[in-house]
Amino acid sequence: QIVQYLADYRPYPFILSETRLDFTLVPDATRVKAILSFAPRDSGQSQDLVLDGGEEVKLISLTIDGHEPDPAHVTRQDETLTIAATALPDAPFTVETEVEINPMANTTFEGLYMSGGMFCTQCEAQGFRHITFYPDRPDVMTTFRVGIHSDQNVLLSNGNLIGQKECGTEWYDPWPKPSYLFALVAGNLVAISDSFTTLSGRKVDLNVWVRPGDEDRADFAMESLIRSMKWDEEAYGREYDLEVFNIVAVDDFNMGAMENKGLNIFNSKLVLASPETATDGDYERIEGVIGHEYFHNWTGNRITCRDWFQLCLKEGLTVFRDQQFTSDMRSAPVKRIMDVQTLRARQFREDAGPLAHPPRPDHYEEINNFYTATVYEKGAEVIGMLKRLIGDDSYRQALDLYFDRHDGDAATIEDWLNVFQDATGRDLTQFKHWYTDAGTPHLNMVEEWSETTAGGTLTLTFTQNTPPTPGQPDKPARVIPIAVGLIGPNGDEVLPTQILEMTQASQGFSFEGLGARPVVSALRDFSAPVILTRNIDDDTRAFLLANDPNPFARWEAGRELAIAALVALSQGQPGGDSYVKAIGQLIADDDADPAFRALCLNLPGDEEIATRLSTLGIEPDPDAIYQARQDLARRIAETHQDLLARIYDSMQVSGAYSPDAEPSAKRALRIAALSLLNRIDGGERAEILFGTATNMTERMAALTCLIRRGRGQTALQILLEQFGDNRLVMDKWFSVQPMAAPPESAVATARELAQRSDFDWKNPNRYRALIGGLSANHAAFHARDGSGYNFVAEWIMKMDPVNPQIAARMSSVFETWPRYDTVRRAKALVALEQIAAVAGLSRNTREMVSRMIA
Ligand code: B3K
Ligand code: ZN
Repeated sequence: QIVQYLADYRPYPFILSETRLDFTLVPDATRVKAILSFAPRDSGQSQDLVLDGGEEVKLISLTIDGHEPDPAHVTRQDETLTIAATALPDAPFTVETEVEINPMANTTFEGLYMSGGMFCTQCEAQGFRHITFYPDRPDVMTTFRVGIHSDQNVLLSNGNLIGQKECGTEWYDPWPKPSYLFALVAGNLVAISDSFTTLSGRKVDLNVWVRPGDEDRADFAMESLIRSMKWDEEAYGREYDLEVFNIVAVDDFNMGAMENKGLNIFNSKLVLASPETATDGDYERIEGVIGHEYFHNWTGNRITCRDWFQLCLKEGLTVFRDQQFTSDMRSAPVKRIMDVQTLRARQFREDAGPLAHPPRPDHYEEINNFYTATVYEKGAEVIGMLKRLIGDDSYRQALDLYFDRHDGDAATIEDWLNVFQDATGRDLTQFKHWYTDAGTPHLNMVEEWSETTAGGTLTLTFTQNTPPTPGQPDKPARVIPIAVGLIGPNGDEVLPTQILEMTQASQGFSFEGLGARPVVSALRDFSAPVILTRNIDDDTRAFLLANDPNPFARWEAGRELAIAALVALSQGQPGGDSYVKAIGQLIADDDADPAFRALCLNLPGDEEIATRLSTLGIEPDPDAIYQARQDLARRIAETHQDLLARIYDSMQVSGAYSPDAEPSAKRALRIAALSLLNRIDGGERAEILFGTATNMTERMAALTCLIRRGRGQTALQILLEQFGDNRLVMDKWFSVQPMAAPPESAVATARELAQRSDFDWKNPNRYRALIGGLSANHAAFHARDGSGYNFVAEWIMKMDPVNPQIAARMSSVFETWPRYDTVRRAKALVALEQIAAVAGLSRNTREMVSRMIA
């Protein structure tokens, strides 16, 4: 069966009470013995035992309760091994298998594979079936006892270490878990170690394992882990539950990191950092992802998902938790603004195109294609809305009930919503549409003002409408929490933030007894993931940018001014005066948070402008957008030259580097000023900064500016000489070139880079750096001659047989193709059809491409 449906869910007919595994690790011939203790779920059920197992898994032996079954009762077909019911007792029984696998030949980085000479695993979502035969589904949970034999010096698995001999260790994980949380690592590794004492006084050993030579770049990861453990105790009352917590950094990893129980495995770029090699952004991401994986211990591991349709149960909640963590560690408004930027750039874009799906999809072909911005980021937004609707205290009570009621369960979105219903007495039937319906609601606001002797009344009428998405033509009205505040003409707030709860397709809310007509600050903190439209002029936006006490709404007002200007300019109309003026006032305000000022100063990217144009029903022209953005940036630089120069000089941070929020904020503002000044100083400041900066944040910023000015060669050469053997720095080196190159030369640059011997394309980070770097250059990827599409398509086809997950993920850069002009659409379609025509294309990429050309 190709398509999997939520409606087809059935519990597994057997209970698995224990899993014992024994690994003898050999790069090209690893042996795995498994002892699985089953019992029928219902007596007298007479069901076949179906185990999952990849076609490449070589079965060496199989016994049931110690006896070899009659071969006629055992069937291997596709990715399963079936033992007929007749061969099974109607009582508990043990299945013992031995298999052989070849980790060295595994280029998919799923299952057991090798990276830089070490063995490691990635099992989510369905990688465990490439290690041995097993009921590889999240609702089958049990304890694991794991023996590892290998000549590598560090041998790790989940849980606690219970035995250690020469060439072998034994691990026991007392917490029942599904196979996707299994992990094993064997390598010549070194640790930086520390410990943490939990709320109830238990001491936990903490290790971050890295390759020898990398240990001086792992301290920040360790500090982040300790901060995460403490935060989860304080914010959610959640304690860690094993004697040890291990983190391992690996170079070849398909995604960011993985929350395996007690043994998190990380892409090395999310562990290793030093001021000379990592940027402020890298540090912030490391802290956030270390937190994210750690928080999964409760939201994902102790309470897991019943099936993969429920993925957002753990991912949406864990993203929400890591966002809260970062807000608490750094600046809450800045974090909110950055999260909304990401949401709009990735999720709104997904929701508006052929790959749109609800946070809880009801069918899929390949689950790995559903680790998306919708499941993660929108999944988190939905929880933010719930919290806003019920308030902070009720949220905490609901979460306590969730942990209490479902600890040890494989749960569903229905379970989650029931917890909130029971904790608050609220009916969440309508709210559930946020989980089951795709698409971003469009919300329009109309203001009406009337005055009587008793005072003025303001009525806000909201109308919602969600455009159709694949398979979902009609959308019922949703519950939308709309945070609103009112600001008087003198700039004082006359009504602090209120949450209006919209439940109808069209609904009015009135505010009476007002003195003078106020200005409405709507959708504060981005209280719902919707596209808000309203009839508002530039002066009112500038007023909000200057006066709104809600930092998000202030930023949003500035953003709207900028987008309006760019939309006009890209269509050859005049625009931008209000924005240029308003932004000058804002950045001159030395009392405002530098991070906030930096965010306001950064212009929306080409992609964001294209998205806005297409929301307005206009075909975006990538070249015109690029030009409009260049022109506006240049005007800002010319108008505010002195102010920007003053900011650039005064935001210099002296003393030892620290990745904390405050110095990072100053650097961010300084860099924002630099990138504008760079347009009129010929690259002079960037040149000096590149030569003098001692941290990677400023060096990368300077390098980007130099490439934009067409004078990056010397700096690129210097970086290559200095860091040629540092993979993570070289990834930056590979990505910045196609990304910052002028659109007309970017594809040629990318093609040249792809020829280099150090373009180790099978490494996911390196591949994403170059191919993803080019596709992030909007005008280059969407070049009218199709050269950008062709380059990316070639590399998707090349990657597909090697690593289908990475190829399929890359293919989503095409998801916006239907919104462009006929010439571009035709070229994109040819590229997609070429991919679709490849014989033996993976299920992963096939599903993505066919959804995009459907
Ligand atoms: N749960 C993993 C993602 C697994 C992706 C599988 N294709 C990391 C995370 O979300 O924390
Ligand atoms: Zn996660």
